[in-house]
Amino acid sequence: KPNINSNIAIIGVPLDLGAGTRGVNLGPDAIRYAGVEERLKNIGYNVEDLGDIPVNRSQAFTEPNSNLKNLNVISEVNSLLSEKVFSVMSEGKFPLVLGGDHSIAIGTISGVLKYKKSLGVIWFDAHGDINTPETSPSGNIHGMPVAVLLGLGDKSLTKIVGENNFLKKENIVYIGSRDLDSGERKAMKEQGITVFTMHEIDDMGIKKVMEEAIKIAGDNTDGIHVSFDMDALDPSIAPGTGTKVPGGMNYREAHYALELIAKSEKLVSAEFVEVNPLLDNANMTGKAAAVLVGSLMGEWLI
Ligand code: 5AB
Ligand code: MN
Ligand code: MN
Ligand code: MN
Repeated sequence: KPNINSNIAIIGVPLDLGAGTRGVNLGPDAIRYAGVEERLKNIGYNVEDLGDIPVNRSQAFTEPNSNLKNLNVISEVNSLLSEKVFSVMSEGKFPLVLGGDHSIAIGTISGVLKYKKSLGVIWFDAHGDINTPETSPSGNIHGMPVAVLLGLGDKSLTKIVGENNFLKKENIVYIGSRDLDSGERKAMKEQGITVFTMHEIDDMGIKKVMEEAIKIAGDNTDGIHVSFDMDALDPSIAPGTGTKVPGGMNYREAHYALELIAKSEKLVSAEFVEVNPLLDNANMTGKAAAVLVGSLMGEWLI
């Protein structure tokens, strides 16, 4: 068992209003049914499932701003999530957040940032998720959380993070990128953010990539948060996600990457997002998420 927190609190966030495709709100239960809690208990953790953050769908798709679809509901859910993550960490527990679309990273990470002032983030994703309402080609907020966490974007989202609490660009690392919008490339360059695309994984190998990523996110910070979008994986092993891109990480690359993070003993929080059971094949993607959680939490450090 790694020297990370031994009490884990699971928080489900059944939100799909940040995505363009429906169904990712069913993700938290899909990961639960894949046995994530049992797996963690078998490793030796105390695990408590706190249930789901409430999502009020009655106002869904009634809002006028097409560059920020469902802004009000998404803001509300992320505010609640942020408070929940902060209170879990204040009790000395490790927050494991299950999504839900990736807009929930705003709530998760802002909650962690209230507790750990200096945080490194490793962002596994085919995408950059660093669009603003100005650059977004879709208006879907799951493509914007990194921008919001850096303080860019609509005030009703950035205020959840808080004026003096934004994530530092030098502490973010991307892994698995292979579908970046032109505005996103520009933002990444301007901010000087480290991006390990699939090219770097092919080129350097996942071990080297992770050693550098853990250095960037883990040196000079109070810990590492992992934000894992299931579309970082190749669609052949994770078909149940809404924005699939060919040429993703393979099964062992993903597991080994997370095992190395476990070994670093720097992990303080994590989220697994974008599991959409309506697009899946017999919960293959929900199961992949549950097993990846095991690797991240040190199942193979024996
Ligand atoms: B995900 C796209 N960049 O902004 C956009 O799945 C896709 O959380 C966003 O990574 C994908 O709409 C968001 C084209
Ligand atoms: Mn993605
Ligand atoms: Mn994402
Ligand atoms: Mn997606």
